[in-house]
Amino acid sequence: MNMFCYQCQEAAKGTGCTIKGVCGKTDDVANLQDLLVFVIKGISVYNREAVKKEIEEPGVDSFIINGLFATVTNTNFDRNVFIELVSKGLEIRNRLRKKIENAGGIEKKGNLHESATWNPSSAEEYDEKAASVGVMSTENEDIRSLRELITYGLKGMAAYTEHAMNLGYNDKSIHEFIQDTLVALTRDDLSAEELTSLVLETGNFGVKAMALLDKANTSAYGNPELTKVRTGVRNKPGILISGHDLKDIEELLKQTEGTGVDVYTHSEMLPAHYYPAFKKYSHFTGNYGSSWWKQKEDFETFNGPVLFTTNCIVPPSKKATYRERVYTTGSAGFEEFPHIPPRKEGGEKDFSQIIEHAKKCDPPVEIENGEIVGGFAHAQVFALADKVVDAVKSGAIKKFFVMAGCDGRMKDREYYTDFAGKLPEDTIILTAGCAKYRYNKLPLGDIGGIPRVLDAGQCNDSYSLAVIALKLKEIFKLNDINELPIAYNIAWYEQKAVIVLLALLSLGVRNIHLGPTLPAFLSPNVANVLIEKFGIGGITDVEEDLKMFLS
Ligand code: SF4
Ligand code: SF3
Repeated sequence: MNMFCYQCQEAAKGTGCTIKGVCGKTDDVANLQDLLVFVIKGISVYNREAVKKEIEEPGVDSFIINGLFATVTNTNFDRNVFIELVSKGLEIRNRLRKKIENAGGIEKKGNLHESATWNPSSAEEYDEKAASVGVMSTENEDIRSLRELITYGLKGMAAYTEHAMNLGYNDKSIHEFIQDTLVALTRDDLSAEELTSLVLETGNFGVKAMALLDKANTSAYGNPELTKVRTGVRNKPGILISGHDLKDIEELLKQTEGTGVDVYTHSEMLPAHYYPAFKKYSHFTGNYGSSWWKQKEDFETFNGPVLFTTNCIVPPSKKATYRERVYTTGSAGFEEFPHIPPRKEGGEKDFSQIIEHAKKCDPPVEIENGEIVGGFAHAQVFALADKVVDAVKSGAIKKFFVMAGCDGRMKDREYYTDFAGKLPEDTIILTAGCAKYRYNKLPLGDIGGIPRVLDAGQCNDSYSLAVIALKLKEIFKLNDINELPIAYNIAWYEQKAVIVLLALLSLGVRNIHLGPTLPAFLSPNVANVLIEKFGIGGITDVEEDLKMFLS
C-alpha cells in the first residue's frame, strides 16, 4: 500500500484509495496531506497552551484553517505546496514551543503526542514520515472511523470559515473548537462514546461556521434573490471562474470591468449571480457548463482562461488544450497551473495576468442557451412565505425534498436526475451545492408560481435550508423539525458535505438519506450508531425510494 485515503465518496472500490486517488491525487501528495494534518495537530497542542498563557502569535488560526482546507478533496494537488506548508507549520509549531518553554513550559500530564515533538532535520524526511501518520495509524477500526469522521467535518468547517475570514468575519470560538478537537484526536484515552459526542459537537460548530459565512456573504453582497441566470454566451472573450470564494469573484468582476472581457461562472460559482451586489456588472454574463466533473468538456469549449478559487479541480489529461489556460488561487493548487498570490493586508488580489490572457482568446463556444433559476436562500423564501404556507395548507404542495449536497462523476448519480424527474408534481425540491446540476435544467415547472426546484446556493447555503425548515416549524407551530413534510435525500462527495450533514444532525434533523453510497470511513459499528441514533439511511433505487419517502 502506497497511501490510504477514504475521505470522499469516490474512494476506490468503496473502501479507500491505496495506489493513487480516483480523484487523481498521487500517493506522495495524499501522504503529505496526512503529514500536514499531523503537523497542524502539533501546532494546536502548543497554540491552545499559548492562548492560555496569553502569548499566542498572529496568523496561527488562519494557517490551520488554510492548511486543513488545502487537504479537502480536489482542492490542491501540488506537492510543493504541501512541502512548503509542512515546513512552515513546523516553524510555527517550534516557535510556539519555544515561547511556551520560556513561559514555564506546557501544563500537560503524560507524554506529548508525536505531532508535537517530531523534528525532522530536513524536508527529505517528510515522505517517509508522511507514510506512517495517516488514517491507518489508528488501529482500532471504530476509533479510526470516528476520528476520521470528525477530521473530515473539521476540514469542511475550515473551508467555510476561510471564506468568512476572507470577507473580514471571524469567530474565535470556531478556531478554539477546531484546535481543541485536533488535540483531542491525538489522545488515546478517549472512548468511542466520547468521540461520538465530539462528532455532534463538531456539527454544532458546523452550524456556527455556516451561520458566520452566511452573515459574511449577505452583509457584503446582500441577500440572494430570485434570479434567472443565462446559460448562453456573448461574442467576447471570457474568464470562467469556479470554486466557492465570493471575495475572489468580487475582485475579478471589479478588475475586468471595462476591459472587454466577460466573466462567466462554472459549477459552485453559479450562485454568485443571485447576490444583488454582483448584478451591477453588465459583463457578468452567465453560467457556462455544468458541474465540476464536466470541466474536461466545458473548459475545452470555453476557449478562455479558467480560475479555480477552491475545489473541485480535476487533473487535466495530457491532451487537454485548456491546461495552458487554468489558474488557481487561495487554497486551490495544481503544479502546472499558475497560482495568483494572496491579497496583501487591505489590498486586492491581482488578476491582471488572467485578464491579459483572456484578451488573446476566442469567445466561448455556445453549448446551450437557456436559463437557470435560483436565489432561494432564506430571505427570498421568507419573502415568499405566505405563498408557500398557503400552498402547503391547500395541499398544492404535499412535500419538500431536500436534495442538497455534491455532484460526482460516477454513473450511479443518474439516480438523482431520475428521482427528481419522477417526483410527483405536488412536491418541491430544496437544493444547495453542486448536486443540483443533476436536475436544475429539467423542465420541472412550478406550483402556483413557486418553482419546483428552489436553489439556495452553494453547499454552505445548505444552512439556509435549515433556517427555512426552522421557520416553517415555527409557522406551523410544530414541536419538532421532523414533523414537517420534508424528506432529506442528500448526495455527498467531499468533506464539506460531511460538515453539512453533521450540522443538520446537530439541529435535530433525523432520517436523512445519504447517497449514492454511505461513506467508506464509517465502520459497521459507527454506521449502526448513526442509523440507530439519527435514522441515517442509504438509497436503493428510485421507485423503491419514492415509495418509501412518500409513504
Ligand atoms: Fe480517493 Fe477520494 Fe481520497 Fe481522492 S479524496 S484519494 S478519490 S478517497
Ligand atoms: Fe461540489 Fe466539489 Fe461538494 Fe460545494 S464543487 S459541493 S463537490
